[in-house]
Amino acid sequence: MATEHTFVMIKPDGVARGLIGEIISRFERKGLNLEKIRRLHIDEPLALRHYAEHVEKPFFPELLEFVTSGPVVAMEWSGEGAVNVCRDLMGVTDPKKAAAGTIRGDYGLAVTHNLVHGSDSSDSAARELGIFFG
Ligand code: D4T
Repeated sequence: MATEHTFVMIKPDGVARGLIGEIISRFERKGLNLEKIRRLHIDEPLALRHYAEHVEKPFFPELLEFVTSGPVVAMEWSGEGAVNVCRDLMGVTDPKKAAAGTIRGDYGLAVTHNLVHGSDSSDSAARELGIFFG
């Protein structure tokens, strides 16, 4: 399998709870390479770009308020099959259903406050890396 690049973001809850190091360690220990990292506060226009596919969803107002509520850590990771490897390390979207041993399974309870975001495909990764590091 080819080397892939993917976008991962530690959301405001992960930063506020002091979990940056813990979350980064999991990706590092898996063998992925941290290519880029940046701490920033997402404003509304940036949130609308990043979450364009969710703007019409009923949960979007809550998601917008949350993701703009505090600083996030945006990262580019690379490695073999990095897109799916990162998603597997994160666990499924709803932390209540995420397996123990995953980031969401170990540290989360609420679907909005689910600690991390990871691109769901190589196309999404290219789009999201362009938004945050372009
Ligand atoms: P992200 O995009 O944050 O990595 O999440 P997922 O890829 O795992 O999940 P998603 O695109 O379906 O959802 C995007 C984002 O919206 C939040 N959300 C989701 C929410 O607040 N309420 C909901 O009911 C759902 C389905 C969580 C992640």
